[in-house]
Amino acid sequence: MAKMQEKPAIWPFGGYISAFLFAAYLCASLKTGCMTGQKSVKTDQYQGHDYYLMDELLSQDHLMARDAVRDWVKQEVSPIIEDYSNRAACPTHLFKGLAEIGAYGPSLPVEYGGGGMDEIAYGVIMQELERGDSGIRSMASVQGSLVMYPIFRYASEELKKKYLPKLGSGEMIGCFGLTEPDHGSNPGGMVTKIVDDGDAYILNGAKMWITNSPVADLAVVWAKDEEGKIRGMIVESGWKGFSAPEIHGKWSLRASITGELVFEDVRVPKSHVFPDVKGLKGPLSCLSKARYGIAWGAVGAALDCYDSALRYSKEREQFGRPLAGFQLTQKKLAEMITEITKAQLLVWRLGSLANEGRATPAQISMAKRNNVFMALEIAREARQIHGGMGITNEYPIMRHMMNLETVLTYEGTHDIHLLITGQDVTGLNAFS
Ligand code: TGC
Ligand code: FAD
Repeated sequence: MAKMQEKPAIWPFGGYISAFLFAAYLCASLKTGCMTGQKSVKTDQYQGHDYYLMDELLSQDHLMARDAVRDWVKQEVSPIIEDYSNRAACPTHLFKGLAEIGAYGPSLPVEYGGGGMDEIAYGVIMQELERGDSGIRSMASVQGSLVMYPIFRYASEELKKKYLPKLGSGEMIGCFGLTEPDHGSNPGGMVTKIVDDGDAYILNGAKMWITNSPVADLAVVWAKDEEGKIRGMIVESGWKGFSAPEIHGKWSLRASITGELVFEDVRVPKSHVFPDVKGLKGPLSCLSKARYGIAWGAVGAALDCYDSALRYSKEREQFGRPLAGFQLTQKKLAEMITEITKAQLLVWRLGSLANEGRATPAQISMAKRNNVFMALEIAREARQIHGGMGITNEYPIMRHMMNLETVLTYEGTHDIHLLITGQDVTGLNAFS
């Protein structure tokens, strides 16, 4: 089994630097921001839930990062997210804020625009962001894991220096183009291609379902060369022949912007094509990084649904007593916290393996599949506990539930991840 990646660079003081930045950010926003009552908004009453005392397994750096992002989400995301989702609008102003809290590439080296923290810090940050909304976590995971990570890992030093600091600071936004209209689960069948033309390649083709593409300054694009080998490249959105029309009509991930990528004779300088990686393992290595973050993120969405259901069931009375006092409600709540706790243990162990460079793609697939499905089931149960109120945007449940339908599908569908586990344990490929 292939390893997730080489041992990540952990910068000795990176975590403290990031924690300091978080604290400075929070002080500033408390003075100037939404706490001053500029806008009437619902209070986000979320509290974390830690049934198995998992916090004892986290370092001070992890806890500071987690708490700072939680506070940021309460101040910047919760007050606006229902409105943006309702309007199917992307809160693009948050791209900069996400950079300020260190959400882009938390485990990439500081000198390359990352946070210099470890993989568990990356995980807890994704968890807190997705607790707010899966689309906000998407904004961060595409930028960090699918754009900065491949540039960090595969691009020339010159291009790393050119793009990574701007991506890390949110000055530039990136997207990741792998999926095509006719090649989703099977990206190896892609038809987007590059043809040699002297000092450049000519890129033609189309990508579909690309998070952030309509607002992106650049795309990391995967296309086949004349030998049929998959190559990765950085393509700037301003180049002639590049367009990125928005996809409308999504009932899921409505606060995240999604589009196509269309390439019509785009001239890509040869220096922009990653020199040393050929084949599907290039894009799949980036997906491992992003799927890992989603496995953590889904726990956040589940926690938010559980938290809301627990509170609602204690407050809402029927037949003269709180819903929480009925055995059937308790069964739902008890099963929810059991599944959340199992998922928390899974990602914590996965994070420990990732810190040692030992997390395999198949282990990551298992965690992504289990935790996203778990979160979706919890959203459904939480919706029932909220009764009719559960379908409104007074509560976050339906938004999470609709979002999780996408999360179940992107970065490899629920069934594709099952087949990856099946292949890993049997040694037999059941894909094709
Ligand atoms: P297969 O023969 O299995 O593998 C080809 C080569 O890749 C290697 N490999 C990996 N390397 C690194 N990381 C991984 N996770 C890897 N998985 C496989 C493998 O060892 C092999 O290497 P080599 O040296 O032998 O060439 O390839 P296959 O064609 O049979 O396909 C396997 C399959 C179906 C599992 C794969 O294609 C797959 O994962 N399909 C799902 C596609 C997918 O996940 N697309 C996601 C698009 S991006 C996205 O959704 C972003 S959402 C963003 C947001 O958060 O908003
Ligand atoms: P298909 O591949 O057509 O699958 C349809 C169904 O068939 C699924 O249930 C699948 O599990 C099943 N199936 C397929 N093959 C098999 C098999 N061999 N055996 C059994 N069942 C099978 N992609 C990017 O490249 N970049 C992005 O930024 C990005 N963002 C996205 C954002 C959103 C909102 C969405 C919805 C998608 C995004 N994607 C992105 C694309 C995403 O990765 C694909 O949708 C996903 O990989 C599935 O591909 P598909 O939709 O073509 O479904």
